Amino acid sequence: MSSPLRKNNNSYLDVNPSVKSAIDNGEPVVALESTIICHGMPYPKNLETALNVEKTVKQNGAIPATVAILDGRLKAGISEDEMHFLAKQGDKINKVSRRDIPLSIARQNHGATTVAATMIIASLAKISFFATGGIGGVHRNINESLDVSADLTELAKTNVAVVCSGVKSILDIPKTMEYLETHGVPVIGYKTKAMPAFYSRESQCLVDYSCENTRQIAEILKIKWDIPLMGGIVVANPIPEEYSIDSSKIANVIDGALKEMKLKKITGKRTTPFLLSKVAEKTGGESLEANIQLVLNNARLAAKIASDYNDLKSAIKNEK
Ligand code: PSU
Ligand code: MN
Repeated sequence: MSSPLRKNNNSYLDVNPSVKSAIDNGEPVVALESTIICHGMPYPKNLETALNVEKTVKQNGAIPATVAILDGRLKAGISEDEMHFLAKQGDKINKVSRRDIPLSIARQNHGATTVAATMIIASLAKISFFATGGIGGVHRNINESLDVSADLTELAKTNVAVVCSGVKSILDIPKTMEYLETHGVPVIGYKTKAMPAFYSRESQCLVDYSCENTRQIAEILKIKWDIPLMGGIVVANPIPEEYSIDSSKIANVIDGALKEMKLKKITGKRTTPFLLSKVAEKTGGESLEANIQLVLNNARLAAKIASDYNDLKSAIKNEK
């Protein structure tokens, strides 16, 4: 196998032709992550969902770009065959966050990208919008583990807006909010004043700001990046009411999963996938369906924000 070393950073990146032409023509593009495919949902629901999420982005006027690493190449936009491959391989594919990117390239490995790694690759490909389910955060056992997801530090420095349904209550939501504040990451609730808690529409925490329409969110982003203040924002979009699960129903399951994690001495990057799979196992189909529906809902919203942002940009250009 020849050396993967290249002369400059762009040579490590493959932008899918449909994505490239959209970017060149100023059309809206929405990035999607692949850890959720390989480590977040079981086969074949993961495949079905990944395909439906791409379809939903298209139906809402934007071009989807599912991000992954294949044979050490950073991919902004993968084919349907590649999506089948990742979905089937599941957790045999390495979970890749910021730390793991150089090694994945050097070893010409495949990688399922987390929120942090997806933001990095999206930003290299000039994609500014990204939809997912939940972001990583500050873990509940922070005092012992110092476990803070690299998603949070990425949001502080990489210019990508992440539309999600908050963070799962496997994490410490108040501490996650504090951490984002320290790092200057705005958290905007979409039609909500409460920070959503993934399966449920509300947590005990308030969001910093609430917006009633996508145009307002697009304006805030345009201003942030015009200044420029580096880094992303979190758009927190509550799960649709009809799919939400009562938080007390999930609380016991999470407590049990945290105890089991301690007993099994699970640490580091295995923590999040372990907790996610325990919640899925104990709550069965209900939580999986909720997860699927909230991701689709976030894909819709991200496509709309991306379209409004591009409209805003061209309106300002035409004024001049
Ligand atoms: N939270 C979820 N579902 C997920 C993840 C988080 O509800 O699939 C995944 C995302 O890819 C996120 C990653 O970026 O887990 C965070 O992992 P860690 O805590 O190791 O940074
Ligand atoms: Mn961690």
